[in-house]
Amino acid sequence: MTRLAIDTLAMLPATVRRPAYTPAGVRVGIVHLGVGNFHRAHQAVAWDDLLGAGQAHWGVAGVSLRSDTLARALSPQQGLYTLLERGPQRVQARIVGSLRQCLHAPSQMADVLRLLADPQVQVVSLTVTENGYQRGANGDLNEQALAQAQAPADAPPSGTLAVLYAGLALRRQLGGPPLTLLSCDNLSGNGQVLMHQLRTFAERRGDQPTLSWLRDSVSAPDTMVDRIAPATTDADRADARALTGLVDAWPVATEPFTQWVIADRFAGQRPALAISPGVRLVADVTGYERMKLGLLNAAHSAIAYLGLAAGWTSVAEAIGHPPLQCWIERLWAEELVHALPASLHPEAATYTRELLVRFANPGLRHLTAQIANDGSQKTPLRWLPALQACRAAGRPTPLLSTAWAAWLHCLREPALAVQFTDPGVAALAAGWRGPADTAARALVAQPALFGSLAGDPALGEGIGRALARLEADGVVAGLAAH
Ligand code: CS2
Repeated sequence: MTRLAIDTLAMLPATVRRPAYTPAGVRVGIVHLGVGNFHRAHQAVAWDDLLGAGQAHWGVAGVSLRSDTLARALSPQQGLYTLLERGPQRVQARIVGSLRQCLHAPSQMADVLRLLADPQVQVVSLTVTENGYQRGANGDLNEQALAQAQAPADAPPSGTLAVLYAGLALRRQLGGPPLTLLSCDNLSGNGQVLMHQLRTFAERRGDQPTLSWLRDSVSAPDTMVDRIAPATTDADRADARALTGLVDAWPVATEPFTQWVIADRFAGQRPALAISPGVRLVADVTGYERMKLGLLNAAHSAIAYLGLAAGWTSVAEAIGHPPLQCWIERLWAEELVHALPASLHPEAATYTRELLVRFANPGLRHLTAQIANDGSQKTPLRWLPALQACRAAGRPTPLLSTAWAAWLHCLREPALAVQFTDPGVAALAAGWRGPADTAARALVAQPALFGSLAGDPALGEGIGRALARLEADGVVAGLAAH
């Protein structure tokens, strides 16, 4: 069977949307670090729209920071891939052509650094997950990043910050033009976090010239990104082949919904991204970001741990159970909403109604085990603001306690813990075995997880009670108890 490639685009059936431009004529204007499914389902599609509007200088060079699997899969396809938009009733295929190069940083470091310094590159975007920002408990560099900042100048950089720093230091030395960094990960104030980490890294290296250049010539606007993009399955490969008639080694499945809100502070050229459906350039992304992290992602993490514990493998399967759906609706309305300013509450009600439909999309197999990864990075961003707000207002938080209990249960139960990874918590989890109340107290003692509420006795008790109930009666009974 024929492989998807530039030469075989002409074989596509008329129903399949394909690049409305000549991919070979595209220039690279964006370097993207962490080129996984989310990037390919989200930002790469917006750049594809821009290329389709005749702006041929916004092609993407995608960089994998660790594995070369994507570069190997997409090279024979010259970077083309199939986007499967899965609605509840039907699936639509589109060929995306914006990914003009795929590089593997560890084996092509010189090329990656050259690209970061290339004057034609105007934007460097990132999807490196919460862990990729290498934050330690104090919000600065973690140990790994500190070690990388102290590595000899001629050692090849590794880790997001070291690679980005090395590329930007070279850009400055070569007199390169200003640059915009677009963090597209689910962190609050993601651009600010990125800039803070980069500056701290440069400081640790004692590189004053790069520090000044970062201040004067680089912007890192905050962004809010939203599109559900599960890991690719064999069923996705089969559907891509059936719909396009071509073999694609690594298609991406996603939902019809997409949203990308960007603070309008570009340091270099400003791409006309707003022509792409779902993209907005705004003065301030804070409201959008709080709503998305505090309602969508917060619910996702709760569904992930309760779902894993109950044996529900996907979000759609989990939300199909009325006790869970009902519990999630209450979690939103009674606890999570309080992390938002009152002015956003009416919008939150509409947003969560839409979320229920998105979560229930039977076309998407979004695994609870996938979302369960890296809870130590995710839960403080997703659950803690609501807990703090409820505490400040004297509101009880039994549902959030159950969410934390479900996470703790998944960490303590070996058969569940093997289904996801979390380097930030692996060492601690062993101390969380034993009676539920002791384990909950040990969890709550962590300032990295609970901030100023760390060690709070009432919180420890609440989570301990929820954990005991969950472990004695199971998830369904535990939810019903609310
Ligand atoms: C999910 C997100 O894996 C996770 O933690 O909550 O990837 C989520 O699907 C996206 O943020 C949706 O925009």
